[in-house]
Amino acid sequence: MKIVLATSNKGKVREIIELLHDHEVYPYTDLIEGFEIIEDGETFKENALIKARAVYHALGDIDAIVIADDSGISVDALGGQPGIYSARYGGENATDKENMNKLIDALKQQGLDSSKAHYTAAIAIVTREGESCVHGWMHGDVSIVPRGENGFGYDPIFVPSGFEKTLGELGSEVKVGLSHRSKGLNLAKILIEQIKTQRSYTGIDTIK
Ligand code: ITT
Repeated sequence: MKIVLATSNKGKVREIIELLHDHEVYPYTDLIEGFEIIEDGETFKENALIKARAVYHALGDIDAIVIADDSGISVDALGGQPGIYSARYGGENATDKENMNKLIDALKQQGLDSSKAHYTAAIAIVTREGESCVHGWMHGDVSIVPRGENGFGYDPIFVPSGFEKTLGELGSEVKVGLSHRSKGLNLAKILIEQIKTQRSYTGIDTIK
């Protein structure tokens, strides 16, 4: 069963391929030319569906299960910011490092060295049967001192609940067991199994 990922974020692609290791998974840019998708939704769910739909339609005849991930970090001391704006917190084309530094500066401006925070991942699935969306969350704290090189995005400043180290220090084996993305994708796997079963009953169990 061919699963196509509607993302151009390499960190997400790496983690999703690891989590769906028992499936045939491709970033959409392996199949068609990459294109800009305007994420103008007001929630993680809306943006995940916008991305998954855009790629599903662009694939045309390639009848695939398309998965999109819209995610971000919400910091309590910043009133939930950057949230859905996490990828562009430091500016339209900001790098992961620029986004993280902006968050550190925002905490420092409030005289804080840490705050409660959580990651959210909305995982949208679009297939010829229709569309759905599930979520996963990971709670913890953000600190103003980046530590470790693992993961991506805000991971060097995020300490998951129950740990002393950041995700940058902890590494992928720990993150895969805890993350918002893992939790969302574990639910998405159930939906994928249901689609498979439904297709086997209707006799349409192959995907071009
Ligand atoms: P696509 O839209 O192409 O998937 P993107 O990077 O623009 O890529 P989002 O709009 O979903 O994706 O933004 C997510 C941002 O949230 C991402 O750029 C990171 O800065 C942050 N983020 C999400 N999940 C993360 C994680 O597991 N670890 C660290 N940062 C994460």
